[in-house]
Amino acid sequence: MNRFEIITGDLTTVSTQAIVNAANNTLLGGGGVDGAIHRAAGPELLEECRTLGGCPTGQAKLTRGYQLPAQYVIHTVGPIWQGGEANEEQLLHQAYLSCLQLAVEHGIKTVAFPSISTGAYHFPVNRAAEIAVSTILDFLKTDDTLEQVLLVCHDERTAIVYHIALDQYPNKR
Ligand code: AR6
Repeated sequence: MNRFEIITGDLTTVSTQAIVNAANNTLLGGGGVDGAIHRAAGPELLEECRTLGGCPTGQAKLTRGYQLPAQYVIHTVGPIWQGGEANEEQLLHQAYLSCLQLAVEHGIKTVAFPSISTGAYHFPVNRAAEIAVSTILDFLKTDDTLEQVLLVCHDERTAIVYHIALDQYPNKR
C-alpha cells in the first residue's frame, strides 16, 4: 500500500486520525475548508481554538476533533499569495512540515491534508501541489511512524494537478 495518496472528496468526512485545517492566524474560523471543519466539529472546536492564542503562518497547533470522524484537527496557516516574492513557497513548505512533525510528536499514524493556501489565499495550484507532494514524500522517507498521509482535493481539477505533481516527483521540486 502506498503511504501517500491523493483523493477527491470532503475532508470533514475523512476518518484518518487527524485532519489538517487550512486556517488563518486567528484560528477562530473562516470560510472554505476552515468553515466546513468548524461546522462539522461543532462549537466545542471554536472553544478550544480560543485558548490557543492564534498561530503564526507556517506553524501548526493541535486540537481535538469533537464531532468529526477524525480524533484530532491540526490547524495550520498557509501563506497568502502576494506574487511570489514574499517567501510564500518556503512558508507553504513549512506549513506542511509543521503538520507532519506535530502528527509524529503526538503518535498520530494517519493524517489527511487539504490543498493549503490554494483557495481564498490564491497560491497557484500547480506550484502548491509540487511543494505539498515533495514535502510529504521527502518527510515520509525520513519517518517510519506515519502509516498513511492523504491529500484530499475538493474538486477534480485540483486533484488532476496534484496527480501531475506526484508523477513528476522527484524530478521537479
Ligand atoms: N474538503 C476538502 N477541501 C476543501 C473543502 C472540504 N470540505 N472545502 C474547501 N476545500 P481555502 P486557503 C478546498 O480557501 O486558501 C479560510 O477562510 C478548496 O477548494 O479553504 O488556505 C481560512 O479561515 C481549496 O482547494 O483555504 C483562511 O482565512 C482548498 O480547500 C483562508 O480561508 C483551500 O481553500 C485560508 O485560505
